[in-house]
Amino acid sequence: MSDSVTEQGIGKPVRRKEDFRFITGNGHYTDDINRPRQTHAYFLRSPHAHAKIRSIDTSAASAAPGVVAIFTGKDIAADKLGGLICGWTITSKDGSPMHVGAHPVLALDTVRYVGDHVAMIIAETQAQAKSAAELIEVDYEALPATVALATCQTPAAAQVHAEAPRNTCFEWELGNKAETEAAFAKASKIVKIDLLNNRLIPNAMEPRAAIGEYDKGSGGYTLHTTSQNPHVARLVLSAFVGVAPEHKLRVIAPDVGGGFGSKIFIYAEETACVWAAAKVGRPIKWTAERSESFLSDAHGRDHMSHAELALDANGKFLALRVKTVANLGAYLSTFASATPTYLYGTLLSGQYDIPAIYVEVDGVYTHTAPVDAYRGAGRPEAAYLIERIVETAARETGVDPAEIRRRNFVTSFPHQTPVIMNYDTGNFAASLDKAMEIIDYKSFPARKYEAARRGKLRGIGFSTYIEACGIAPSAAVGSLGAGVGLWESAEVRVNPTGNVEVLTGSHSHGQGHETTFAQLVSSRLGIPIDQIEIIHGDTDKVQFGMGTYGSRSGAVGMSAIVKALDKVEAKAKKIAAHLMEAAAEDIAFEDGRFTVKGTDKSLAWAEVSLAAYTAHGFPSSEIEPGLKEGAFYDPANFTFPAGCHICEIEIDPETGIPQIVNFVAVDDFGTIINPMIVEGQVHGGIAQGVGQAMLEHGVYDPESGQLVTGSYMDYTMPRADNLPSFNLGFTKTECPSNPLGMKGCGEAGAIASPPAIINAITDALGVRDIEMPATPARIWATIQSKPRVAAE
Ligand code: MCN
Repeated sequence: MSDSVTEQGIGKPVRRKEDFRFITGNGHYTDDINRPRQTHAYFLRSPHAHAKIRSIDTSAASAAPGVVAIFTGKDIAADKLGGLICGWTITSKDGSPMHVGAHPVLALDTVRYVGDHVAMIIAETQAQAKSAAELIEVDYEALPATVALATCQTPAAAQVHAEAPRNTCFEWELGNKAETEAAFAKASKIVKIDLLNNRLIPNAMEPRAAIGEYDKGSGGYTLHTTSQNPHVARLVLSAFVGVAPEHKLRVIAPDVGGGFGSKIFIYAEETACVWAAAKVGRPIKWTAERSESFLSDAHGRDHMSHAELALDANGKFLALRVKTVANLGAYLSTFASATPTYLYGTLLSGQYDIPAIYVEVDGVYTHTAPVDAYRGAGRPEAAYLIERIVETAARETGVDPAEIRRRNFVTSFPHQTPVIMNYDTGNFAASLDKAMEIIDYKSFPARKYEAARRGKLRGIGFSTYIEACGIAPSAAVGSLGAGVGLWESAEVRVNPTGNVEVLTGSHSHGQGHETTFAQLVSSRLGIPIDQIEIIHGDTDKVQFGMGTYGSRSGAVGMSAIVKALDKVEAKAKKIAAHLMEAAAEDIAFEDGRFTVKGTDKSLAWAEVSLAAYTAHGFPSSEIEPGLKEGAFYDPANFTFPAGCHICEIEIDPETGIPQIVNFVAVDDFGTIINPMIVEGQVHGGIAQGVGQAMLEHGVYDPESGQLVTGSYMDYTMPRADNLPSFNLGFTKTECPSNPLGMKGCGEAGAIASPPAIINAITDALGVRDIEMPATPARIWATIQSKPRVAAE
């Protein structure tokens, strides 16, 4: 094999192929695309958190310059279009199905959050559409709004949907209540904790955008949109909303500038654009302004939890019980119900052998933007809860935080937790040991002492996390309420000249698939990555795919490619055998050459590729011409990335300003395809975790329901000076349920880091709790009030 190929295969830190076009301004994002005769849409949004719409008068706006059409909810209803759906059904503990309030594309008679969609204005230019929107007269009857999680289920709270009494969508449970109660009755120590997991607002660099088109000649629709899963968007828009039949709708997600979960969902704007394109007979383009993103992209997290951990006299965990109220916002977004249930409750065992767990989750409606999956989706909430309560248990029992974890680690695999997940493999102590070594835990007291001499408060915090990636197998998720299967597809097309096109159902929007997927193909076929094209994001090219989320593209998407490559190799061997007059079983394929075992007869990859298409003399009953194979891969289990993050922090007691002085992350992602990309993923995830722990908070005014943090003036994103230079390390246990032994890496940083940071801050301050985000103001106020850690 040539050096270039050896340096590009699995395990090599290859630079991202796609970055050339991104950093030279040659990317093709939705907003870069312009269609002939294109119009522009603007959405008039509700200024109220809750109001009845008495009437909408569009007459003045319709006469405004450049206006092409104006649509309201009534127009959509008149066309018998369905509403937006939630694709995961949750059953409450009393056996009743979740209570779903209707989610019209444009509001009908009620608006339910500030930013809810009231009318769509289509004009020749975006500025004209926006100006005309100001002329629309909406007669609202403002109503009281429900915002606070603590009171939203009380009889006095304003109802978000008539279908959901007490604003409760579902009351879900998981685990064994009786066994958990029995274990608590025997406990020598019970540790209790109350936590808020702060609401986050995703901030992808590229705001959401869409262009809807209709071709009168063919009756076909095309939607360019910022989606992480274009096939799922097409399925929902055709089968549920009824915009167009599936075979007449093409959805293209071109280059997408980050999603972090927020672009999984099917939103009102793209739905309205593609529907209205047929009405006006012209393409319609919409690009969100940043303040629209704040108001109407699905938000993340927002949990209120009470948890109790039962321990025996030796500090061994006996049982965990948890009650969580999870905010769903005003409407159920596409996967909103799955995030605080099956993506959360199932991870509450953490890395620990906890014999009994019982968790209850109430999913509640409030007059706020919909809440759905955001990087980590449910698993950061679980890791935060378990790692905060374990740390508190360590402090209250006087056991070292590393030791209490080690004492309770799962050490033999497979391990069945009491909350569905079956951990397949792992070595939790190895990650803990390595992280402690890198951070030099032994010398921490000396560093704390030295910091104190400089007048600084120094603290250290652990997070030994586990998460479930892949979001599969289909049979399992189906039995838990998912409306879709979560396999992945791939097609490998070998061209006559030997270069290769791989079509994948995964979608890359920052994760570097064009590089890592090509590295896999390069390793298998022995050709350089510049001869391999990874094609994704277009429903007319890729037959079907489930898209990218849940850190599934490596473990599931690449496994589908492996399956397709196996078939390609098998067929290519048959062709090589025919050409070299040998039996297929006698052909070896290595480093891009087919050899007849035990002879010097061999053929290069490109020779066999060409022969596949010339097909001269093929025995027609045995070998078909061509070299193209497809595969669907449905994994047998989730993958379980796990590791240990340790944060060391210094706080200036005069100002409350915290500074992360060291952050060590040791992760086990199984086989790593590209260490440079994986490190980038971990860096990005930790940066988002730092944001959640120290800076970001989506805040609504509790009375008016106005979004207080609706711009970068009020919502603090992490910046370079908030972040340290991360110290990364890796351990490796190969995932047994996929052919590459890979575990997902895309969310780990966001899942693991917040508890490590908060554990470090509370350690530095000598307090039991501090809420996220631990801003300088909050830290300073805590220092002033100084409640000390109290042994129970
Ligand atoms: N990889 C690897 N070795 C492994 C695991 C992964 O080399 N053992 C590589 C993969 O081949 C892929 C990348 O790392 O190129 C991430 O793979 P994976 O962990 O499978 O995650 P996905 O590709 O499925 O990406 C989804 C994940 C999620 S869920 C969110 S949210 C997120 C994230 O990725 N959103 C992102 N990272 C993001 N990065 C960017 N830049 N933008 C986003 O929106």
